[in-house]
Amino acid sequence: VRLVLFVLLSPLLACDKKELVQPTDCSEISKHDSNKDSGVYVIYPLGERSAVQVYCDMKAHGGRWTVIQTRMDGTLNFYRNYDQYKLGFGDANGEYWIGLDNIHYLTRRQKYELAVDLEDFNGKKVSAHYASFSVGSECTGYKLTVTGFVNGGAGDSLGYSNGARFSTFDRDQDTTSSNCARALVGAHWYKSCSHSNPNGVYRWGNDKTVGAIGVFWYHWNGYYYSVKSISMKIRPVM
Ligand SMILES: [Ca+2]
Repeated sequence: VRLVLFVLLSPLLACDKKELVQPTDCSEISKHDSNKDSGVYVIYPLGERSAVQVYCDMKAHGGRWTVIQTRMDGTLNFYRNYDQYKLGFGDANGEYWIGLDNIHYLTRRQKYELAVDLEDFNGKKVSAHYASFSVGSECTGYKLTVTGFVNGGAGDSLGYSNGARFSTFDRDQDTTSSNCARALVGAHWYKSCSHSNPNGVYRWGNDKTVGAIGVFWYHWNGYYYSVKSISMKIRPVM
């Protein structure tokens, strides 16, 4: 009888154990084992069926960061439609966007902070920090809340977007009569339009020939300088 009971119970016990090791974000992975290296991990922003591969930055600014967006070499096209930005695209080993739904699931439950790490083509690195970062549901237009700027040398080029809804070329939710996503060839929390363009066209440094369409961070290098790399990362505020 004892053996039968064990056989019946063991799948349940196995499931219980499995649930415990499904981390919501990189911070939980780090909490479980603080010696984890930076790299690609699977997280579950919305329970067991929501597995998503992400890059965890366990080093910069104290680690525990879940990377939600990153550009580094221009190998991936970021001029994509609304559904792609909603669901995410790319590869956690390289350039990717984690998806607006995932960002919303992560940031709705607890308070998150944001760091934006930037590098130019001379190897100079700066950052911008925001003590509070959250993105609303699709019903709100994925409304951005980003406050509590702390300068890491980059300047505040995202603060202007506080309160903005997210726009893609096929879903204009900005505050102008024109289409910022088309004008800046990107997808972002545009108002009229933006001081930064993380999802713009990957270009190589300073280039004024076609206007402000690059991956720019205005308060660091102006509208016409497209950075070498950008990485937007979030973690829960402890
Ligand atoms: Ca518009």
